[in-house]
Amino acid sequence: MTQNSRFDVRVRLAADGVVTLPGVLGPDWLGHLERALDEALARPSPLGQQFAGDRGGFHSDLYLSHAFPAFRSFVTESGIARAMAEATGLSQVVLFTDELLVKEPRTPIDTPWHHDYSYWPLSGEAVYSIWIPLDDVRRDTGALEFVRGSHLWGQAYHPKSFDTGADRVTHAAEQPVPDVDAVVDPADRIVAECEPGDCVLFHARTLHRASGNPGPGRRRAIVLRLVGPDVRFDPRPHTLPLIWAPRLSPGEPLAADPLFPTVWSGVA
Ligand SMILES: O=C(O)CCC(=O)C(=O)O
Repeated sequence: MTQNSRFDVRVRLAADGVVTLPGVLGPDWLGHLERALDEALARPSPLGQQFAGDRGGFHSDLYLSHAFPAFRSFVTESGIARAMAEATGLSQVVLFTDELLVKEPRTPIDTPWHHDYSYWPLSGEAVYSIWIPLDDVRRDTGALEFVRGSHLWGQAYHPKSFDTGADRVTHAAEQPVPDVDAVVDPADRIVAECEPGDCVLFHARTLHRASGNPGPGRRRAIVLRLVGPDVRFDPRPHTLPLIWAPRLSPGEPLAADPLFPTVWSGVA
């Protein structure tokens, strides 16, 4: 990224809570990820899930880098963590988890409107995802859609089940996700259509969804959950399980436990 485009990306990310980074990955890393994904789908972890029931296939799994060296080498060697640091200005990037989210052909399951922050045992501001599609994604084939600027609304929302679209938990400190169709100006809805090699970087408080994948092709995505040095371990009873319990006390920085490796540090 040039100095000017880096500045432009940071301004857009800060204002919108999402930015598409075009052409971050070349064919070699995309091929590497495709092979790694096949390996992970064949050998799911105890946290692996299938959300779509008998309506196709919507697979998810987490902590891929801890089980598969090919994912670890992707995170540390492909330049993806540096790209994230350049886009955010962070001086240290820690991997909270990496996941796969695959919608098989003819899986008409929308991913419901939600934001990620309330799913995770974290506090702090620099909490981001970088979503990496391995297939062309359009508005109706599983592209992500965002509500511009919703990371700045100062709200925490009940986490949704990806299976049913219902609230997973209704913790009193959180609000129901608003009815986006009713309250958001269509001009403030951003559909992040991508081709393989592009990545979508978004803040954990930005509301987002994805369409189902009713067509004949797969919609394969890997997503890295990356955090900055201000982020602390904040276990709460209703957050998602981790693959193993970190030896961290509440309030400690994530990087103090090997579950959360530092994948980049420096001045981007
Ligand atoms: O890939 C999807 O369908 C949803 C992705 C998502 O919600 C996320 O990565 O936070």
